[in-house]
Amino acid sequence: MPAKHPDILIVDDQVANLKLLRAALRDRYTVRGVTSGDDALKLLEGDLPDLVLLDIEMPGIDGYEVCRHIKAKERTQHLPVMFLTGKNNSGDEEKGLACGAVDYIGKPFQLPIVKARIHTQLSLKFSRDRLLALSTHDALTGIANRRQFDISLGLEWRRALRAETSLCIIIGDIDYFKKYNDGYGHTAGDETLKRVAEILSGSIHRAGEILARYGGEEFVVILPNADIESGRKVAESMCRDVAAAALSHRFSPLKQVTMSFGVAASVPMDAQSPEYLTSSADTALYQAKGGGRNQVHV
Ligand code: GH3
Ligand code: MG
Ligand code: MG
Ligand code: MG
Ligand code: MG
Repeated sequence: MPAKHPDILIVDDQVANLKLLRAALRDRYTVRGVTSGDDALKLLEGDLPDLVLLDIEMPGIDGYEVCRHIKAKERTQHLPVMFLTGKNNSGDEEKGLACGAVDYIGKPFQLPIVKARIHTQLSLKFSRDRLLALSTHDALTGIANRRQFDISLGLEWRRALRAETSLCIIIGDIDYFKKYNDGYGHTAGDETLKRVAEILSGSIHRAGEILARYGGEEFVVILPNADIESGRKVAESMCRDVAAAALSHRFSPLKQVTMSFGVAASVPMDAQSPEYLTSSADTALYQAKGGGRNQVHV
C-alpha cells in the first residue's frame, strides 16, 4: 500500500450506513461519502478515489447504472467498484459483476469481511498502478518512456489531423555524452541524465505536453497545438536552461553539459504518418550538431 491513506468513496442513500462504514474505515482510509448516484458521478469528475463502495437501490440512478458509467469512461474504467447492497435475489450478484464490479457483498454484512475484501481489492489496484507506471515511464529519469511517447504521438497526430491544428515535436540530444561517460563514469552519466530530465521538464507547462526519454541520451517533447515558432521558443528555453545549470563537462570542447535540439511542426495530412515529424526533427537535430552543438535548429 502507498504511504498516503487510500481514498474510498462510499455511495449509499442511507445516511446510517454511510456513518457506520465511515466509522469502521476511517482509521486506515480517507473516506468520502455521498448519498446518490448523481453525486457520485459528479464527484468522480474531480480527484479519483482508489475504490468505490456502491449501494444499488437508491433514488435517481441506481448502483448498476453508476457502475456502468464508471466502466464506460476511459478515465475511470480501472477504478475498482464493490457493491455493498441489500439486493440479495438470485441474479442480482450476476448483474452486478456483469456491470464490471470486482466484488459483491450482501447486507447485512460483517465488517471484518468487508474490510478484508477492501484490502484485497486495494492491493490489486496498487499493483496494477505500479505495473502501468513501469510500462509507461523510464526507470532512470521517471519521465515518460519511448513506448508512452509512441502511443501519445499517435493520439496527438490523429487529434491534430481531425482538428486541422499544428503539432510540434522537439528532439534534444546531449552533446559529447560519450566523452562524459568515458571521463566521469557511467554512474555519473546516469545522474546527469536525471538532472537533465528535471531541467527539461521545467519547460513543460500546458496540459497535453509530454516530455519523454527517446533513447539513451535523447529526449523528445510533444507540443500539441503548437506551430514551429512556438516550438522553437520552447526548445530555445530548454537549451538555455541546460546551459544555465552549468553542469561541468571538462571532456567537452564546450566545458559544460549542453544539448542540441531539432524542431519540426506540421498540420497533419492523411497521406502522412507521425514518423514524418520525428524524422524532420531528427534532420534538424543533425543540423544543430553540425552547426556547433548547444543550439536549436528548425
Ligand atoms: P554528440 O554530441 O554528437 O551527440 O555526441 P555523443 O557522444 O553524445 O553521441 P553518441 O551517440 O556517440 O553517444 C551517446 C552516448 O550516450 C553513448 C553512451 O555512452 C551514452 N548513454 C546512452 N544511454 C545511457 C545511459 O542510460 N546512461 C549513461 N550513463 N550513458 C548513456
Ligand atoms: Mg439503498
Ligand atoms: Mg544521441
Ligand atoms: Mg549526444
Ligand atoms: Mg532547417
